[in-house]
Amino acid sequence: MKTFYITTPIYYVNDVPHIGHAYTTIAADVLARWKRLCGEEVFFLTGTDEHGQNIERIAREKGVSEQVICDTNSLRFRELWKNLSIENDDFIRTTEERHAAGVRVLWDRLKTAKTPAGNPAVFKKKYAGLYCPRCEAFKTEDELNQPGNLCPDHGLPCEMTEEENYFFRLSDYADWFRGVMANKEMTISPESRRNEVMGVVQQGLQDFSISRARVKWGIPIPDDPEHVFYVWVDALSNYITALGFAATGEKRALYERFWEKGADRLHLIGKEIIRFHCLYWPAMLQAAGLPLPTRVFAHGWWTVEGEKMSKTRGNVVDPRAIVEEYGGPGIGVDVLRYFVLREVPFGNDGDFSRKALLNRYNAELANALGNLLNRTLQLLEKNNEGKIPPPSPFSGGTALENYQDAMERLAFGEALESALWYVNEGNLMMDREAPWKTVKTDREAALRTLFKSVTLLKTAAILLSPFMPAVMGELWKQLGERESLETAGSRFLREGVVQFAPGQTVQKGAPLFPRKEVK
Ligand code: ME8
Repeated sequence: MKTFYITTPIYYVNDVPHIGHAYTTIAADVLARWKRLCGEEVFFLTGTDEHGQNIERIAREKGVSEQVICDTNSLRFRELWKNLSIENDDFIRTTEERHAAGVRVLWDRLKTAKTPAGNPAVFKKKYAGLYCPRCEAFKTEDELNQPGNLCPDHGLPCEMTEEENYFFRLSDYADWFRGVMANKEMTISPESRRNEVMGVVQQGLQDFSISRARVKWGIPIPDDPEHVFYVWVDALSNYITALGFAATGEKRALYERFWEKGADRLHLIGKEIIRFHCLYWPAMLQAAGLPLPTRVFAHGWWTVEGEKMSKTRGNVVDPRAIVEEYGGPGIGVDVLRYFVLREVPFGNDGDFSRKALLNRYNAELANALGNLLNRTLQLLEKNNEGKIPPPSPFSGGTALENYQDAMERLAFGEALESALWYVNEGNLMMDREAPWKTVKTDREAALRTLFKSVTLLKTAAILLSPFMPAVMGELWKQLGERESLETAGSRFLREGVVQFAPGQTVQKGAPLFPRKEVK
């Protein structure tokens, strides 16, 4: 059985979850559901990134412990995912002991590792520079190219700071990395992001710091407890610590199955953290003698009504608000899941606008899909006691192949277009063949049309189910299906044909997507 491991970034708990976080997690969930439907064994991981100076500051401001901040905010993410029909297999928190244990094992390997050039991979160095406590990072003079040494991201003055840190010797990894790209041990998508990473390598790789002495809220470095691990060692390692990297015996089984033994290992991330996932993380894994991820995919960023989303602008989109606007649990969730992956080609930046959402809802979900189901079931109930007519063969075109190919490339928008082909085809056919008229003169012909229509609907339901699991489950019931969508869907993907049970009777229910008024 093929194995597939998919991860999202672990989200910082200094922020509340918004549409951007939901985007990545929904995309990962759609892919996980699709791969399960294809019969693969899937492990889907998400979680929260909980250490660092920002958490210390927030805890101080609020007068509570760091752990309380982490527990409260981590739970917000966990609950949101549950409400958005996310079926992750695990949820890792960097404050968990299983994570700290994994980081220590990784450290044991790193501290004695040699780079491809034969130098120690980890070394200690005194470092002085301008430091932004919000970014928790030193800034180069180029980045602070403005009076007062203000951080371009936070607008706060950076402080001259001197510190002795551990460093990872990334500067020794350029040739090795070019080799990895050449032999495709790991791929970076989309192409534009791959080029961006190659550009960084071309400019010269800088060693990066992996510890902090001023921060207490972190995992102490075993042999040097004055230091804690800095974010990128602490955070990136979640992808293996969650699988039981540090465990022994049976508890290590997931690690062996999903990381060591040839699984497809895909990190789904936003474009701003590509350097860490494509350069830092693979280099650390190589130093530790561990396999690399097989794929990194970086998607684009959402703006909101044309503006950058930010707390200060007050335009942060809360996914729960969208869910409520479109009908609450079930339907509202599915509309959100559908829209974010339909509106913008995955990989590009996009703009979140209420108007675009409303237009797509009405045009594609209410008018196209909802309407086809509605009229097909109505005609069957009126003219055939709701029974699915006898099969009549017809060609399904190339939409299924296009869909499968698009999903493999994470081209969710294209995949949805292929799924909608069945719906549009159905509506065109109904208009053309007008079974409500032909039924008066040629009942057989009318039933053939309706058979084709339910077949198109059933196929569309299967292909749309990773995106809209709740509403497609409802459509499925209205088609009178007895088998689960998952079982029937998997068989359809293996055999390529849609079948109905003898005597199967449709069950028309409430409209799937009630039309919404345009204000
Ligand atoms: O970076 N549009 O966590 P984070 C699209 N803890 N996606 C967005 C987005 C937007 N406007 N805003 C956020 C971190 N995202 C680190 C990661 S991983 C080992 C450590 C999504 O809470 C996108 O996936 O800042 C981005 O990469 C992620 O949230 C950043 O989340």
